Amino acid sequence: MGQLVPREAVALLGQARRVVIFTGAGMSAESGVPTFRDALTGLWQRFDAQALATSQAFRDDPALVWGWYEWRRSIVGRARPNPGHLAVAAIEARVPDGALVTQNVDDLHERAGSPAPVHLHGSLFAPRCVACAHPAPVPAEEEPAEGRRVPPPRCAHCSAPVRPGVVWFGEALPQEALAAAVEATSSCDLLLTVGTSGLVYPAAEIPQVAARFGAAVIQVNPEETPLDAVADVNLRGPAARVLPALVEAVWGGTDPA
Ligand code: BJW
Ligand code: ZN
Repeated sequence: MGQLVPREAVALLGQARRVVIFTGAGMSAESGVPTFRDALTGLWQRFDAQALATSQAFRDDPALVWGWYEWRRSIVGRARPNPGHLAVAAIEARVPDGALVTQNVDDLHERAGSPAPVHLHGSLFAPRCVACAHPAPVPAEEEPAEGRRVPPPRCAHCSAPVRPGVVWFGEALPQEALAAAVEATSSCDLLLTVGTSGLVYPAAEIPQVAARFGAAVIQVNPEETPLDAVADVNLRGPAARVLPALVEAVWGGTDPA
């Protein structure tokens, strides 16, 4: 554990009063949810995630894109929060103030007990009409159907196709979520960035904003990322091991405070 958590990280978290935790797909990797850049495994391998996560792809081939999201939703439905998610909820319960900002479209933070994660990129569980934006019911869960095209349901109000409630490339982030994230970030004294490649904007600016406003930045990631440059401490390892070790080192465990 000493190796996983240097003293500097323990001191920063132990003394922080306002902590923002900023998470990406690596947070859920050890729950068995592929990261965004690994999301096209198996039968999906011949596609490009960055091309599929666009409104153009949905217009061109709605059944292909809807099928990809249904497959991913079924994986998330079967996944369980990992010790990293539990550690995040434990940190939130222990620090005086803060926020959890996630780029993830899964619901594993909520299921781990985090009270109000801010979802910058939407959710797999909030489908809506592509035309009138009316919320649509989440379809009943089926067996994961890798590589299967699934025609999207139709809107009950206007019959247009229903789309996943996520933020695709070229789309604006939900205004309220982005404002809440920036507001929390610009007044925190510690930002913990976990499991993100730091490649996708404007979300990748969050750790940079924190640093610009004088907060310390701790990064948890097994790999180097562009965020290494803004991080005061880089904890190289999987979130499901590093975060529980960090909580243990600061407070002696992840049991409810
Ligand atoms: C582990 C681990 C373990 C593994 N433990 N870690 C400025 C500069 C350049 C480009 C742009 C710019 N501003 C905007 C753009 C364009 C674009 C963009 O950023 N492009 C870049 C690719 C260059 N951005 C946009 O288009 C955004 N919209 C926008 O700017 O709109 C402008 C506008 C304004 C007003 C009106 C209209 C428009 C929207 C971006 C939306 C991104 N959406 C996605 C898809 C969501 C749905 C889905 O999931 O399908 O969100 S893309 C994808 O990337 C997803 C993720 O949330 C996001 C970030 O990915 P993340 O989480 O970092 O995952 P990975 O896979 O990249 O990395 C995983 C990491 O985990 C790795 O580092 C591993 O090492 C690590 N890891 N195991 C810890 N066990
Ligand atoms: Zn509609």
